[in-house]
Amino acid sequence: METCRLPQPRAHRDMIRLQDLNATPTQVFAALSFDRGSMKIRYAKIRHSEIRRTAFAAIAAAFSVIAVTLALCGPCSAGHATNAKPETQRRMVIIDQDAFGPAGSNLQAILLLLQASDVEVLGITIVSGDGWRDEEVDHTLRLLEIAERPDVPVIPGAVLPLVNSAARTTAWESLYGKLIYKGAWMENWPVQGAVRRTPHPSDPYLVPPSPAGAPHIKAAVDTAANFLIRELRRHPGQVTIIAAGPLTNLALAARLDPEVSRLAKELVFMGGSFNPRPSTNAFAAEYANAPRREFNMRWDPEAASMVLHEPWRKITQVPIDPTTKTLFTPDMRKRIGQGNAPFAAYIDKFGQSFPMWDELAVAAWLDPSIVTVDKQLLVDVDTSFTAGYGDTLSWSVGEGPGLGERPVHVVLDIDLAKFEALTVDLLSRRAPRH
Ligand SMILES: [Ca+2]
Repeated sequence: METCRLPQPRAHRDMIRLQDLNATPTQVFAALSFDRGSMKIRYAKIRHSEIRRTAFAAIAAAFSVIAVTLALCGPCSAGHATNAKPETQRRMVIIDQDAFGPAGSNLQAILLLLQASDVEVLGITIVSGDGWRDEEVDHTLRLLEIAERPDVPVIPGAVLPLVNSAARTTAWESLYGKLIYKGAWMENWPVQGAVRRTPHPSDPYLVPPSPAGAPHIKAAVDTAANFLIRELRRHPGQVTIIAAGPLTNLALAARLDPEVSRLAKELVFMGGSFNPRPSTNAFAAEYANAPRREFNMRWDPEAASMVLHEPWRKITQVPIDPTTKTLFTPDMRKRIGQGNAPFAAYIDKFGQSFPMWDELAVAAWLDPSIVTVDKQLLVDVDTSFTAGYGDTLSWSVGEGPGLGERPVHVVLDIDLAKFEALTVDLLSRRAPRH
């Protein structure tokens, strides 16, 4: 807890300026207002002449009122004291992403949020997963330039998982069989119709030239966990976290500041798998024989389990299940490519026919009416170094092991036509300027 402090420097400036104003005490008093949200003294234009000392007297009286008010309200939390920005009508969000690109589900999910007129993207925090962090930062910065949104901060996060490693992955595969997808640790890309640069599984800091070009803007000199903590404390109860990659950054933030999850409005995450229905594309190979395995959770199972035990006010999970019937089709790519958004040519050139994993997580938050089937479950991730390492665990509410697992709002099915229409519509617009 931290005691509220009077805005002394600001008040001092105001007093000096009021010395030059001419007003009656009544007029000075009427001009002063005390804004509880910003803790600032404001004054309006004062028109009539009066001696200087009456202005000082009025200000002294105003400070007396403030002092009494503060005494009554007592000590304020640090979060309240730093909540200096005026509240916005737009929904505030931070997207935590393994932003491997160019284009593809990771970056198109970011674009959906940037395009939504009722959303304010506070920042994009980056985590290794599909690719390595630094290469993903590069892709994200370039995307923001192309989308004409260089104002949005990009904050680098975790390079590696908390416990999992390349060596542990190799050891696991020798015991339990090959993983079909390993993200940044892939030695060769799976055959999924995608054209991608050569993997570099053993060099997390290599940033190959992107076919979309090199960015000119820079990432923030900060770390994702610190950024998350600072923004959640600055806007308590107002910020949604949409996590569409491994949950390492959120786990680090939660361990640095155990209050941070409680300060978020909601956590929405893409990850986990329950009982996905078969799809006919190559991506079905991932879950055909391992229906509870999903990459975001499998990359960093310990982080995922930690985050799922945090006291979030609300958790919404978009697992593999509702994504198996989605696909970013050539027709959608063409329609967006012919649209009015500044990134139309970028999508037309680099769009890939992937399931729309991360776009769906964003869309389910933007417009929950696309969700047709959902369920409340207790959810965790298997952290035992067994065949089930990283698999999704779940129980009906009231039937869990009682280790602090949280109820999770699990999205199981969606209105596909509505989701596709929302995606194409948002990505075809010229976005509003914020
Ligand atoms: Ca992702």
